[in-house]
Order: sequence, then structure tokens, then C-alpha cells
Amino acid sequence: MLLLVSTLVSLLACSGDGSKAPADPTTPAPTTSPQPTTTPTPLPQPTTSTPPEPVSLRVATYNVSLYGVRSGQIADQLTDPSDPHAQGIAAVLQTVRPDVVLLNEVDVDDGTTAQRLHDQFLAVAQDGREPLDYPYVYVAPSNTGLHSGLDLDNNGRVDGSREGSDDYAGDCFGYGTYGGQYGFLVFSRYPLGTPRTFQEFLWKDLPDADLPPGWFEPEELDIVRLSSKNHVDLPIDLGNGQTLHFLISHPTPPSFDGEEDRNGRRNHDEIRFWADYISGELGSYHIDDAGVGGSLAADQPFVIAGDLNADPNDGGSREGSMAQLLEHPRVQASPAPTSDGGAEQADLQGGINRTHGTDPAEDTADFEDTSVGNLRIDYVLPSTDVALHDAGVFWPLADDPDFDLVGTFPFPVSDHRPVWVDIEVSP
Ligand SMILES: [Ca+2]
Ligand SMILES: [Ca+2]
Ligand SMILES: [Ca+2]
Ligand SMILES: [Ca+2]
Repeated sequence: MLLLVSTLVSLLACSGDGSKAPADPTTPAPTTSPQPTTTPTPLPQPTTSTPPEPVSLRVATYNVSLYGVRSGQIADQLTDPSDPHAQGIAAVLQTVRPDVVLLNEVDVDDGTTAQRLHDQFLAVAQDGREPLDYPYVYVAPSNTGLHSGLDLDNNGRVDGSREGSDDYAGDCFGYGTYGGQYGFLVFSRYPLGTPRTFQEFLWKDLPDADLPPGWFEPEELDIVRLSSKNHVDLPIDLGNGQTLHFLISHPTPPSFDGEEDRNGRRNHDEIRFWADYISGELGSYHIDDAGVGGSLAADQPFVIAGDLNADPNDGGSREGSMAQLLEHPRVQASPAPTSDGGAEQADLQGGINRTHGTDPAEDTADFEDTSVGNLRIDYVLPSTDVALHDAGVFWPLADDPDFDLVGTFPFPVSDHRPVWVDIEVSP
């Protein structure tokens, strides 16, 4: 346990800069190939000729809604090992049991929050569930709560000194009332390579960017970033010679704006960034924070994951936003993850859910049912070159004992449900 903790700490210290991955403890030791019983007996083969095996893993995304009203509040909260919110997150994850999981809406700090969430909750049995053990963690730097110094929300005021206010949050590169609010992190059983981040990529540098007409001044366009948190290509070393590219982000909700729909346009373009990244077309525009250009090679397997804040048919996102990925030739969008509980809750909650176009079994978030309703907005989308064995949304039926982990408003843990896929990546 001590070794594990020190590994986690050393990796956390490198968060945002890439981490030097230690040897993979999960790689099975090479085994001697079964020998045929027919004569003549072949010479023993050197172990280096053992062919690499396919790797099967469960990959998940989960918006855990773990944010506060001031910097440091969540880290302080997690010093209490009986914190019900973090216990709930851990109980859900100990039920779903992903090998790699993206958590949206976690405070980004020096790694303290991630370490406490892992050591005090995930690694501790919740109500008799088996503990989890993730030797590798990545905490993404975030644009949320990072003040721009300019009036990006056009309310006539600029005040970068008052963290905690809506005035402050509205002029940040990504909406956040304090630095690191609504960030994201990854826990993994597999070693992680050096992340490629696109935190500083400018919105205007996206070819044919869908910028809100007349909204930003020229000097604002020179600093306005595309990513509301970060866009990260995080390499996962599967130990069989294959690297899985985890393409993670959390595009802004397409709401909380006006006629200009600046957040809807940004949401669309944040999703488009990945669609172009896997297309290999227009690849020259993907300049990362290290100044290196280029998109993802055609032979690289990937999983796009995150709360993408766009339902294929319902809610406030711009038309066609999710189709950019769901209908992309490199994305394996079928079968869609589903749950029985999502369908049941849409029926029980009624309201606008009755007018929705998306199959409620595919819903991943439970919002108010007058103007928005329950939506499919959380995604784990593998590339077509990996085998997709199973997929699901963790949303139990109301008579299931695990329903208490999900609940109804006000929710015990989150208004989102985890989404997972079981994939197999062959060498
Ligand atoms: Ca302005
Ligand atoms: Ca302002
Ligand atoms: Ca609802
Ligand atoms: Ca729905």
C-alpha cells in the first residue's frame, strides 16, 4: 500500500506535464507456449517470440459533480473519510469497476483532491464492495476559473480579483468561479504516457470557426480559447505493444448565454476539434500547447470520452453537434450504451421527456423535466479498429438495491450516470 501511495504521489506531482510511467504491474508474465504432443518435439522457443496478447478493458466516463464554492473546499471536504458524496462516487465506481475512468467535474489542484479521492474512498470498501486500486492518475490543467482580464461575457464589468462571483467566472477562459472548478482527471490501471494538451488553442484558429458574430472584440479573439477546460490526447500503454489514445474533454454546456448562442457554438466547435483530429484532414491546425502540430494517425486506436454536453436530438445543443462524432467513419457508435433505469425514469418523470427524440434508455443525465429533461450527453466512443464487446449506462431500476446510489433529485451523488464500454485491443 505504501508503494502504491508513493507512486500515486509522484505521478500527481507531474500532473499536467506528463508522467514517467513505471513498469506496468498489470502485464502478465510471459508464459511458455503449449507444446504440441506430436513428434518430433520442437526446440523450446525463446520467450521473446511469445506473440503479444489482445488486451480487454472496461473504459468509462463519469461526471461526479464534485465541486465547491471556493478553491480548496473539496480537498478539505475529502479529509473526512465519511464524506457521503465521495463515498457515493466510490460505491458507484466499485460497482461499475472500470479499468480506465475519466471523472468530469472534479477540482483541479496540485493533485491533493485526486489523491484523497483515491486513497480515502476508491481504495476503501464501500458497503462491502471490493476496493479499487488505480496506480496511475492524470489531472488535466483547466481553463475553468482562469481569468482572461477582458470582458468576455459583455456585461460591462471586468473584475479578476473577486473569485467566487459570477462576474469573475463569466470572464474566465472557461466558466468557473475559482481556479480548477469543473476540471477532470483520469484514474487508470494501465501506465499513462505523455499527454498532448490543447488547453491554449485559440478558437479563431479553428478553420471556419463558428464564432458568435459581433460578440468578441479583435483583442479578445486573440486570447479566447476553444477549450472550456482542456482537450487532451492521453496515451494509455496497454502493455501489448498497443497505445490507446484517450481523447478527453468536457465541452461547455450550450446554455447560459443569449441570442448569440456563444456557448452553443463553442460546444459545437469543441466537439468538432476531435472530429477533425481523428479525420486526419485539416490536421495541420491541431497545434498543441508544446507548439507541435498534427492530428491522430489513421492506424492509432482511440476512445473519445467525456461529458460532451450534447444530446443527438434533444436539449439545447446546435443541430448536428453530436453527429460530427456519432456519424464519423472512424467512430464505433453502435451499439449505444443503454440502461433500463434511464428508460424507467423518463417514463416516471414525464414532462418534456415525452417529446424527446433520443431513446430514453440511452439517457445519461437527469435534468429538470419542464424545459430540458433527461439527456444523452456522456459518451465513451471507441474507434472502429477495436472490438466492442459490451456497453452500458449505470442507471439501475428503482427496485434495485443499487438505485440508492443514483436516486432522484436531489441526487445523492450526481445528476449524471457513468457510461462504460468493454473493448478489446489487439496488437
Ligand atoms: Ca467583450
Ligand atoms: Ca464581464
Ligand atoms: Ca429529470
Ligand atoms: Ca431524453
